[in-house]
Amino acid sequence: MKKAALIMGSDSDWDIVRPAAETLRKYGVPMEVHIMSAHRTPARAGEFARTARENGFGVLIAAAGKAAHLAGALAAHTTLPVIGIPVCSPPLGGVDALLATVQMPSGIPVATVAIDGGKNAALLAVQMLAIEDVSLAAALDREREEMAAGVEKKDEKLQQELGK
Ligand code: RP5
Repeated sequence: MKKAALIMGSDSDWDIVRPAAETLRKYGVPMEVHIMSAHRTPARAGEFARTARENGFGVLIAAAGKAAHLAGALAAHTTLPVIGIPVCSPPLGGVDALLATVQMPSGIPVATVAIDGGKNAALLAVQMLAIEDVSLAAALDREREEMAAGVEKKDEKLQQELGK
């Protein structure tokens, strides 16, 4: 299976990135997790993206806050899919990072998830890798079934509480 790269702009992003790492681990996706910055370590970030395909990666996830150029900067150096996680930080609450991540110029896409959407970023990466991996696709199907069953159970409980 191809690896997923989980890159964050700062160690202060780890709380948001951790659920992504846990989700990738749950699905048995091999991963590397690194701190790299579009602004503080631009050469290292560019080199990582440039060599990602030959190093066995299938997808890159990038989390950054404030003027969040990390996902876009990585995407500039690879044609692997790049998923961006805008990270919430003061004083603008993550809207700054959301706009910086999502508003990519035509030609260099970044698949942007919600502010602090670490889990969904990982699930999207798993779905991409599952295109070529039937057992991963089956695991995703099972998870969806469990999720649906959980919602139905909550609805039953609610109906009981309402006396119906
Ligand atoms: C961004 O600036 C990082 O991704 C982080 O979200 C934010 C603040 O970084 P620190 O000042 O906490 O290192 O580059």
